[in-house]
Amino acid sequence: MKAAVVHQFKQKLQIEEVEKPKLEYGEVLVKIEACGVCHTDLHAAHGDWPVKPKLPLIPGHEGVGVVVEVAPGVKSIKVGDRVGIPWLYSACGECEYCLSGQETLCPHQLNGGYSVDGGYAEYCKAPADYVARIPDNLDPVEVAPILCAGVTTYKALKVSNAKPGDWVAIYGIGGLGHIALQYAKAMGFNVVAVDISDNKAELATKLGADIAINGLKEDPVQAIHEKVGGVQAAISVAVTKKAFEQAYQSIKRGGCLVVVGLPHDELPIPIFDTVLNGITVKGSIVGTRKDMQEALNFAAQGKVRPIVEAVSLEHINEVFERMEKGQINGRIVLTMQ
Ligand code: 8ID
Ligand code: ZN
Repeated sequence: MKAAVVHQFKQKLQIEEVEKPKLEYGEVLVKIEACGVCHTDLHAAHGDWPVKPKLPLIPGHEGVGVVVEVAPGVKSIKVGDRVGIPWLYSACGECEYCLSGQETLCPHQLNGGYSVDGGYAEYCKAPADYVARIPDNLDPVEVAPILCAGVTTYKALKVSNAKPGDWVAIYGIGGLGHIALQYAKAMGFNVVAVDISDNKAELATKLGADIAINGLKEDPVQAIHEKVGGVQAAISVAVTKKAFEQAYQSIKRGGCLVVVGLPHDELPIPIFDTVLNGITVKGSIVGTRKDMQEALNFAAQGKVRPIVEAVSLEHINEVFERMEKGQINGRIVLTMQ
């Protein structure tokens, strides 16, 4: 089968023929139709993070396709079902986190397109218990970004503990952020969107942001405090430290910063302000299988709709270049034809 493979960090991916995955007990084989390109895949290809991915690696954790084969032991999924293969590729099912519905914290988890091969390929296999069922009315290309960008930002908004009517700021209107702001609106929040170009600010306004700020032209912290008195929650899905610092400073007393973006950096938190203002700082990693169902339901009901550009697998290196330069509006989704 054809796949895009990382052989060495910071080198171009190779488009090559590799062996089709062989199923083990409990697994399904998926013929991939579409796979979204997450900035995490770029971090993986660059070896950016303290925990490195396997090499060689087939990236991709927003793969959507149709099941073409099921191994013994698979009960819930059948050939012909459309499923998605997410970042949470599998978990142990037995640790304190799995037992308490927090399987995204399982220390024994495997991650699609990172510790195991993912969806930048014609076929990908996965344990049936961890694939996401795709609602019938959704197009594979349009739904792919929900598998990571969608569930991750939906979960981040949930754990922020903001309530309908509260102001929420989204820092970074990229693949994750442009979907975050749609969930935020659908969940009843008022939304300030911040990015660093006019294009992204325009996109945010088009998608329903109440206030959109180009942080290069206007100080977002000052604007947020002047216009809305600070936000109850700020979600940072940008890839620069500055955005996290500004997100923290945008929060009002009693509010919450949810840390989602993953630049390899430190976030210095001022102790005095955090204590006296009763600020919460939370990390949030993708979402559980239940969060995934909920996130997909929003999409199935038309409340959230990723902006996608379909590009064939062969063009992955150009896609990564555009991502590095911040030149993508919405999400690019690879197609396998
Ligand atoms: O579960 C998780 N925590 C999770 C899941 C998925 C992705 C975390 N991530 C991480 C990725 O690894 C990556 O570090 O979230 C980050 C964002 O992923 P993405 O949305 O896929 O990246 P993107 O499409 O490149 O969007 C990034 C946006 O940030 C903006 C850029 O202009 C772009 O639109 N941005 C930057 I870079 N600096 C900014 C700043 N100072 C900024 N926006 C506002 N202020
Ligand atoms: Zn992702």
